[in-house]
Amino acid sequence: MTIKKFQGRTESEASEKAKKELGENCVIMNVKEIKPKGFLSAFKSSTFEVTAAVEEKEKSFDPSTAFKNMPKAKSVNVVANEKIEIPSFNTSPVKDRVITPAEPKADSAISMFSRTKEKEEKELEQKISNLQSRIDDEIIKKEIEAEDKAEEQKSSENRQPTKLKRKNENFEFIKTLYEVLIENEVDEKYVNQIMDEMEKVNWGGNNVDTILSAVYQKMILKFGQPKGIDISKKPSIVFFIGPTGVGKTTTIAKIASKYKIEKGKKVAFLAADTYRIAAAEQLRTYANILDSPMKIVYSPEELNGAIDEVKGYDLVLVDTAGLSHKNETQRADVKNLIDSVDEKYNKAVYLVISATTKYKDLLEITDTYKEISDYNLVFTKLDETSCYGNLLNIKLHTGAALSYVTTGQNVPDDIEVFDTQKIVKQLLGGR
Ligand SMILES: Nc1nc2c(ncn2[C@@H]2O[C@H](COP(=O)(O)OP(=O)(O)OP(=O)(O)O)[C@@H](O)[C@H]2O)c(=O)[nH]1
Ligand SMILES: [Mg+2]
Repeated sequence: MTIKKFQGRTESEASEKAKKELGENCVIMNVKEIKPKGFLSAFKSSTFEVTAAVEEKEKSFDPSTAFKNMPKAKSVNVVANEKIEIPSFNTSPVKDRVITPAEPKADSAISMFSRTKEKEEKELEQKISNLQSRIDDEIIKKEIEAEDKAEEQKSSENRQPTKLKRKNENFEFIKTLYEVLIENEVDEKYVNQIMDEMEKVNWGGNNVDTILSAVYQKMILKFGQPKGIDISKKPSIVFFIGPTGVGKTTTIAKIASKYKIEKGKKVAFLAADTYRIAAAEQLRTYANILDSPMKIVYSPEELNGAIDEVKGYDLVLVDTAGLSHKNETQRADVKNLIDSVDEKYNKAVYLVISATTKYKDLLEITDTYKEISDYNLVFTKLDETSCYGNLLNIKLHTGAALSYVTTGQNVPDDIEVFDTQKIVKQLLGGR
């Protein structure tokens, strides 16, 4: 009996091969599907191995075919547990013999050859298997790495929307701050300045509270340190200048009351407003109430003499005529008056302006008064407006220090030292 294996892409192809070689009468003994192994196996399809057998018939000897059909040693296909077909070397007309490894006696050299081959095959198989498992390990490692990488990327993509979300929230918040400041009539150029500085605070990465406190601090810094009246060196001569009707005389009365009644200081009044009799009378009324001296100064030349009369006082408050900043003569008079103060005296000038005055006018007014003297700023009538933007605008425009704000007609209550934090909170929409 001859038993041989035939391979084909399909079962029938393998069977066809068997029939072609062994004849139509061959018997298909076994069909084995050989699944591809290893790397890229997923992309390969199975092959089929058919084991076919045929009964030998007596053949007449044909030397030519005997040698022709003899396989070369190298091409002997040896599988350990399979029968081996050995072609005959004899020239005598004997049939090919079939032996199995279970018949070692039949041909011991061949049997040894078979065992050696078997060993080599096993070693080779082992090597292939080792190699395969190393390749598999490598593939698995690569796959795990790729999965890790994908996971990492996914989680960073997941984090991205949070960052983006926060950035959007912060952007909305900054936008709201911007709108609130504009609503409070802070000059757009200063609002933009603040927002520009905010970008350096990394508003994309911080939360809303951090941003708010950064804006708050920036605005506090912009307002600077308030500067009240300094009476450390007496007498302190303090001029109140400003447009008509803004509240100069009333503010003087409020300050005088604070120093005299609350702080127990000696306060005197000088009236330099000689344009109107009523103006001097108004100041005298307050002086009488406070039981403080009050003198009228009719010219700059009289000023130092008048101061000299009250030189023992802590504070000498000088009321001036309200003037139109467009009136050059009046401006010159005020300037002469202020400049005439003897250098030995401690002198300060406070420009009184109303928070209700239009921004554009305030710019002109404050510019004009700069020509007269350096000054500190008093804002009056905060009770008559809800927009405090001009306080910041004028502070930044003039660079002058803020000092007091007044909030009503009541003397002496409606006055406060400028409270920067309170004003900034109000500018940021707080109440
Ligand atoms: N609502 C409000 N009214 C104020 C405030 N301060 C002053 N006034 C009022 O403003 C008006 C003018 O005040 P004055 O103190 O006479 O103003 P002035 O700057 O001295 O005026 P002239 O001397 O005429 O230039 C008065 O009716 C005051 O009661 C304030 O803070 N709020
Ligand atoms: Mg007045």
